Amino acid sequence: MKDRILRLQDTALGELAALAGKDLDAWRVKYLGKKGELSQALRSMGSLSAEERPLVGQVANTVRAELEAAYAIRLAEWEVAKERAQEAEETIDITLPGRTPRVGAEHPLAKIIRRIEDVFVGFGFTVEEGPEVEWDYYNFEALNLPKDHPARDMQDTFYLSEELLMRTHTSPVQARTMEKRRPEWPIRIIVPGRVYRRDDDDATHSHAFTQIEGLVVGQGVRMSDLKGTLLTFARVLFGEDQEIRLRPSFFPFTEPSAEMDIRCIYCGGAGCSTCKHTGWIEVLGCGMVHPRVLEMGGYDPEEVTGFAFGMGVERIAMLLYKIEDIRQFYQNDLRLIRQFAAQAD
Ligand code: 2NL
Repeated sequence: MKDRILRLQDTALGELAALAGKDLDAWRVKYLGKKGELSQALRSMGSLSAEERPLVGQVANTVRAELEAAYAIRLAEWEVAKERAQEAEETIDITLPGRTPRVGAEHPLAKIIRRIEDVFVGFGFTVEEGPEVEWDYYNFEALNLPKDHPARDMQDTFYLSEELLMRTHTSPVQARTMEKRRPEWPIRIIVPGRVYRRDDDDATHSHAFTQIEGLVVGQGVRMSDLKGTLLTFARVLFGEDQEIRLRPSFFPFTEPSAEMDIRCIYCGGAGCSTCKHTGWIEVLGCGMVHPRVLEMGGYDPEEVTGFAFGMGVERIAMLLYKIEDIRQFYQNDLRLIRQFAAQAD
């Protein structure tokens, strides 16, 4: 009986050494299970004498313990080997050539906005932004454009309701800033953003375009401050010898008002098709803030004065980058964007 158990142990251990995976479990059932070979051997102990029985029982228990220990070790060995094999399979081949990452490029409009912001930030301005969906009050009323004012015709837009519209300029952000900061001054802000007009799209018009406006409010701000600021701006953007001229104009929110022209950057003033043989190119509108606009913003026009200006970003980008159709800015054609990716500012 005892020999039978010891032989069983030899056989079992011999088989176990080469097993892996599901075979391990089958081995456990075969030798250590309730109906396994060891249990069966013990069940036939009834035929043994009283002296032999405890001896054989002891041997059987030792063999069970050894088989269980051997099983645990083999199982652990197999699991480690399995993990190693997986890791070996996952090895990265570092001799493969790398994939060049695709680098994006700044949109030409974004580039121009950043350049213009940088110039004015250098003058001590801060950048402000505001909502594209705007109240009639901030877009028109607060800018001296009461309901039924004829100048509203030029700035017809998309209406969401009687009082809510798509802003026609970024001026409402300035109106909001005055309201928020009053009675504090000086105000020196630059406001970029998308604006909307009821317009038929063609090579030079778009129902949605990008504007940058600026506003300065403070004590003793004069027309010469406007002129000096805008001349310096033109020289940073277009070159240190750039000439400007101011032509009288009209805006409901400024008085006096002017258009600023720059000396044609293509022909130097000799006359070409871009400047329509005038030698000058219009780049922005400006003026001294209308006293009514200051009042609406909560300021006393007897105490402070201000100047403001506004420009179309597309127009400037078209000039600087020689882009001939405004619609090219909105078509997401990577060939356009890539052209200005590597170009130095
Ligand atoms: C243009 C002309 C202009 C302003 C915008 C302005 C804003 C406030 C007060 C007074 Cl809050 N003025 N903005 C002034 C003159 C001209 O824009 O041609 N824009 C594309």
